[in-house]
Amino acid sequence: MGRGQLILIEGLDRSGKSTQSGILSERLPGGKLIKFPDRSTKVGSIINEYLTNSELNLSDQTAHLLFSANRWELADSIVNDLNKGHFIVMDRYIYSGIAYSLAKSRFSNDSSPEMASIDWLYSPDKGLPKPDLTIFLTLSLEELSNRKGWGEERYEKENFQKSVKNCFLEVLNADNDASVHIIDVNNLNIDQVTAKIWDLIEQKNLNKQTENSIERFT
Ligand code: DGP
Repeated sequence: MGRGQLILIEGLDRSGKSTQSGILSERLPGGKLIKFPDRSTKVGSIINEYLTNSELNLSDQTAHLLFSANRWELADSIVNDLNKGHFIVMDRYIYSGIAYSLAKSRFSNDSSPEMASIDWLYSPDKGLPKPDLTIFLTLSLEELSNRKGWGEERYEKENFQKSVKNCFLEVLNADNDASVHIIDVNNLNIDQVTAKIWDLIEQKNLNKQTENSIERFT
């Protein structure tokens, strides 16, 4: 028996990533949605506290490793569900992990060498299941500035988001990794973005089970 496919939707805050992940997970057979960070786990509850309470001070390295640990908390159940035939859509994953930490180090005056090193930032995620498809929803900086409603959480500041965008594009490796696709969502409504994503899924046969083994990040 084959397994389900693992699909990741990454994107900037306000790119429509969570909406699209939800729609896609309902459209795929036996679809399940996983949102990272998953704030319902033990590690996730510390992350939630970190994001919402500016008085909780954690070193940057600690925060980075917690986000990775949160992905590891779910790794076995992701693999088990795929092997049972479920299709899994993830809203954020390791690229958010690297891009936000890297952007943070570039924004800070006293960043450590670890936080500026993509190698260091990537290493705790090595071994995690690799998505069969990664989609990055991107916006122009102009459109990003126009989208209103930045919240109160730690990372939701406009200039910071611009830096996050550059970091994402740096770490996604879209030119060398055929499983990574960048979709520009400027001036597109929800249905138009949904259609673009679905076209890609069909074109790559990702709405059908596969016999391929699950890859891991190396
Ligand atoms: P969200 O629940 O998707 O709004 O994410 C909460 C915030 O945390 C958001 O500003 C992006 C940031 N974030 C998400 N994943 C990671 C991660 O793995 N590492 C870091 N440093 N930040 C992350």
